[in-house]
Amino acid sequence: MTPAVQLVTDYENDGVVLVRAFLSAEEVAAVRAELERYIRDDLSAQPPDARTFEKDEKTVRNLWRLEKYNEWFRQLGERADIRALVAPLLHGEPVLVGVETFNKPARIGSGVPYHQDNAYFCQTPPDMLTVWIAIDPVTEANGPVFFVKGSHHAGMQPTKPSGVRGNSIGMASPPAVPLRDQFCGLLAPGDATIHQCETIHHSAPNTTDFARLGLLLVYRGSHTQTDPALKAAYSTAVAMTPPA
Ligand SMILES: O=C(O)CCC(=O)C(=O)O
Repeated sequence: MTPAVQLVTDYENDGVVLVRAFLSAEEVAAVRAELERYIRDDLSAQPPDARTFEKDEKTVRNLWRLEKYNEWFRQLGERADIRALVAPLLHGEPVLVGVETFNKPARIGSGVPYHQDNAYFCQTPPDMLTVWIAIDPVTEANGPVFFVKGSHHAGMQPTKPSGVRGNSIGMASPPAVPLRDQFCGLLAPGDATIHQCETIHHSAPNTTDFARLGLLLVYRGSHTQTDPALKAAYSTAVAMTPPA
């Protein structure tokens, strides 16, 4: 099998794949520089739905909607080579629907409860995915993302509002698969994971002295539609802990 065909096969089977050196060291440095500039110069003038802060109310936990608020990141998400890579995984024409960050800052970075992204995206068929790109090293200690391989095959599981700012909806109960049997996304800067929107995943708080910044590119196939039942559950949860 060619690497491209292997990627599609692994993605279909496991619901998550690892891509080493998705971005070069120069590209990672450019992402970091633009994020720092945006946070320093632009963020305070953007609407509240542009970010979620950690509990200290000043350190960024997430940036949201960068494809809308930042032209540089919109162009990154629209790159032809990235669109070509994800198109076969989406079974259709990619539509960029989100560019966001999970900053997981040193010492205070909060955890992410068990969830399936389609509880947020609410799309049917679930031809939607996230490219999660490491900007910092992701280690076992600083809150890597754990994925339950193959969990997307079982479809959407019951949800409940989580009360977590930035991750308002989670699973009603955690999966039975123990942590040691889950796939841990240990990444060097520039490496990426790509996960399907119904693959169960979560991450722990970051209590280390090392930040764990991830940049996320979210795409759907142009043929997907909003599922009203998923949307109703999400609307209830996000109203409790906006904006995401
Ligand atoms: O970065 C994290 O810790 C969680 C990321 C996540 O939930 C996602 O990629 O959907």
